[in-house]
Amino acid sequence: MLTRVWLSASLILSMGLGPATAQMTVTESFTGGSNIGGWTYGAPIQVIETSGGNPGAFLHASGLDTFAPMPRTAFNADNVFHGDFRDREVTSIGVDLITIAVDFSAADRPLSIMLVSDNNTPANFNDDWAAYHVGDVDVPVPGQGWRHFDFDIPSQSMTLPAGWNTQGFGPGSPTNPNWNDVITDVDQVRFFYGDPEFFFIFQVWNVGLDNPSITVVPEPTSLACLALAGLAMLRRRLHRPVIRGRQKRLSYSRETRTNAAAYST
Ligand SMILES: [Ca+2]
Ligand SMILES: [Ca+2]
Ligand SMILES: [Ca+2]
Repeated sequence: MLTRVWLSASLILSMGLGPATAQMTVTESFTGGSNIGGWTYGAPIQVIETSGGNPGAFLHASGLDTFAPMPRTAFNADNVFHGDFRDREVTSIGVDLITIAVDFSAADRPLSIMLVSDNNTPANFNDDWAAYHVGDVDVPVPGQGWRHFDFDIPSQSMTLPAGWNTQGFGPGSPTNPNWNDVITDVDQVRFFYGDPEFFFIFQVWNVGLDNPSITVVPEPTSLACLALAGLAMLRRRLHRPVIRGRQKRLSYSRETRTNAAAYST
């Protein structure tokens, strides 16, 4: 099923074959109105624009009255941005953001990433919590255009990684949340405009998001399938030059045969 998702038209799939590990990145470009992760700002006005993105289509939210925009995936949905990050060997998550307008200021807000756990009670939001990391790159301010963010996800760490913290969302959230519980069962990926522990004033935001991506180390079998699919695509693209090359070789060998025949007589 995931293979079908990865090969759908609007998703960009890139593979890098390094000497040690193969990595594969799935990127949602929003082309054709696609939104695999169910990404949302929860804004009153929200559309997938067909242009103005980085490039092309992007998720555009306006009239968003909040202390901090929090673009996020559809909670608990079954998609490529969720699940057992350790098993899937997730290595990084990326996103491109633009701030089109804001009432006062978007300055001095490092973008944070939050991996949310439903604490195994999907119907009860009072015990949800997140492991989060405050990045070192600020969200863009109006006029700055698109800005790219990349977060390392230490999915193989057996303890809360250095630079990561946890935050409870309700009175029932665990007092000592376990990193292993969330990294093996991520129910939502959320970006937070700033440090989630800080207080901010409410402002009305006009913002956009493009190219949310997740990079994993795929299993050798799925990598082989994708490599074959990639080869098939490459072969189709190279169809004509390959045929021309073959024809050239064929005519050359025919010529050689003719010459050989001429010499033998
Ligand atoms: Ca796009
Ligand atoms: Ca819950
Ligand atoms: Ca869960």
